[in-house]
Amino acid sequence: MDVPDHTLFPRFLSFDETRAAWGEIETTTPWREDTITLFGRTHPVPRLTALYGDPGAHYSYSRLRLDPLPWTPVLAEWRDRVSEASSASYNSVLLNFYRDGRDSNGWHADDEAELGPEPVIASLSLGVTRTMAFRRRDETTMRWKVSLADGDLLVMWGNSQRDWLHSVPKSTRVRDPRINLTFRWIDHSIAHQGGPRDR
Ligand SMILES: O=C(O)CCC(=O)C(=O)O
Ligand SMILES: [Mn+2]
Repeated sequence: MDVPDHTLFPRFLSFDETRAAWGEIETTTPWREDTITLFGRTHPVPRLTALYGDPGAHYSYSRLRLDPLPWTPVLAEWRDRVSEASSASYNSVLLNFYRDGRDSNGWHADDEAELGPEPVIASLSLGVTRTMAFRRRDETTMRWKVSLADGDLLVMWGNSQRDWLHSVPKSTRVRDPRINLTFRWIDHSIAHQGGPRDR
């Protein structure tokens, strides 16, 4: 099957671990409710976000700049475990909070110049199961989808950001919240070439 380069670790975190951390992450994270302007029109981002990471690991997408909050103990512990499992290093983690099935993440790739040409992006999911969809950049039909459940770790690598786009579609059936954490390595010494993208 034609799928993006990835490795899935089902139940990477135990139910007890995700349950213990959920309350703290949901209530202590200073969630951002951003708006983006596309083609002159302003829209709310259909989810809440936050960035944690090393000083200097700021991240910009859709003309938004996020400055990292300092690592919390639980995020630093998970970073180290994810790093070990995926044999890669991360200096930041982007949190997305999908309040229910009305929240979503539009088609995009994590292809900002500061992530480098073939980034390893490690995505850890907590809470309700959501579908993540993939399509090839040069096609309009979806090729592959994966259900990401509580505690699952999806590591994307190789061609996954260069040749593919991904999204988390809206779902009328989903009534519960989900938090997704994407661990990334951000390197601002890589010259900036890309422009703003839809998302
Ligand atoms: O929520 C997810 O599973 C994906 C998040 C994502 O693609 C991103 O933040 O770039
Ligand atoms: Mn992404």
